[in-house]
Amino acid sequence: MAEHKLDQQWTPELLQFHEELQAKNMGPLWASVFSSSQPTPRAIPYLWKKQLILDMLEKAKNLLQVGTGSIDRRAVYLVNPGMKYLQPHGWGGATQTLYAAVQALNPGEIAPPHRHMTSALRFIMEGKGASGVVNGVKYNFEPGDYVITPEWCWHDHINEGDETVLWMDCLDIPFTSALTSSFFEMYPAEKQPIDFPEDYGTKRYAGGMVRPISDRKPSPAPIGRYTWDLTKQAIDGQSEFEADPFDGYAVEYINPTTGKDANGRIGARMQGLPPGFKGKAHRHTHSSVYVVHKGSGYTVINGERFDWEAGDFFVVPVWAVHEHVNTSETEEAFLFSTNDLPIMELFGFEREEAYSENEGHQHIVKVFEPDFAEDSVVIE
Ligand code: GTQ
Repeated sequence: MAEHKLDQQWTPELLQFHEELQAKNMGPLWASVFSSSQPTPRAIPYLWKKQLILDMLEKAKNLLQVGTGSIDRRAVYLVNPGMKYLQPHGWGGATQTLYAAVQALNPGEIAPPHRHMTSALRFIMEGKGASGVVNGVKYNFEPGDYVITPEWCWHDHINEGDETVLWMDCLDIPFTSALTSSFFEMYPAEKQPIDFPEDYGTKRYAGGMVRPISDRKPSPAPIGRYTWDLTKQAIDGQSEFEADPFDGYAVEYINPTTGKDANGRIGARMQGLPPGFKGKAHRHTHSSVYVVHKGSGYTVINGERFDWEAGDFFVVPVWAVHEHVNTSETEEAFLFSTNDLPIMELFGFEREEAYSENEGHQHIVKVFEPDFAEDSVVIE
């Protein structure tokens, strides 16, 4: 890519003029990032260990109750260290468009119903007995399930079991905040009425490949919960064929009435990396937030190695070169990820490029040292 060649000198007079412009609430185009030859993301590649997030949720649990009259949701969100400048009002974000958090719901708790214009999705990490009600349909949560809450749908979460249930929340909060287009409303009762049979949307699509004839017309969210079993079957079905060189055996969650992403503004994928998989590197303009569902391995992002295991979160910012490796010779690894591909494509921003040097593999120049809580006990 060609860079601008500048002969212009940033003289003291010019710098003073820049300050004058600033004082008059104006700015010099010639000194802005507009002519940068490629994206210059503020978000940086980063990884949060599961243990650190759990330690923080444990503290939140000791300090806060969930329910009507108390807090709505016990969720700790991930702040990209490159975007801390947006705190506390800009919601930080794991990437420039995506908010990601881990939510914990204890036995007996009800996270009361509300709705908002940001769209939301959940990936169930561990624990059984919780469910979510979305516009009157109750969806049971099982580890590995993907659950959507499209914009402006009422939703509450209930834990009727005897274990704490943990899940990832992902919302397009930074994006909707940038457009200042967010509305939010509380439901006037502690719970929503359940108007449909349990797991209605999921059961109607139990076959996976066929759709009820009444759904020929597009519907915003015909399925609310995509079960781990069906997702795993789809990955297993691919696995006798050649893997994608970058992403292994990856599937994306779709709306079967439109063929587009299940959640209109946030893409979501599950990828299976076979034992010993060593993916090639590439980069693209969409950004992603990953949570490791199963297995262990590492991802090299812009030359830095991020080691991961189940429950860890990491981010791949815009245009960052990345490659995934499964370090186990016997176990498959599964990565769940969310992305802003739907909005990048909608506005014509999506670009992708394979890394061509060194047979498609980056040189590792740095190994990421994850953060742990000061008082956390690291369980080996
Ligand atoms: O569970 O409804 O992490 O509305 C952030 C906003 C979770 C939720 C979040 C939300 C929710």
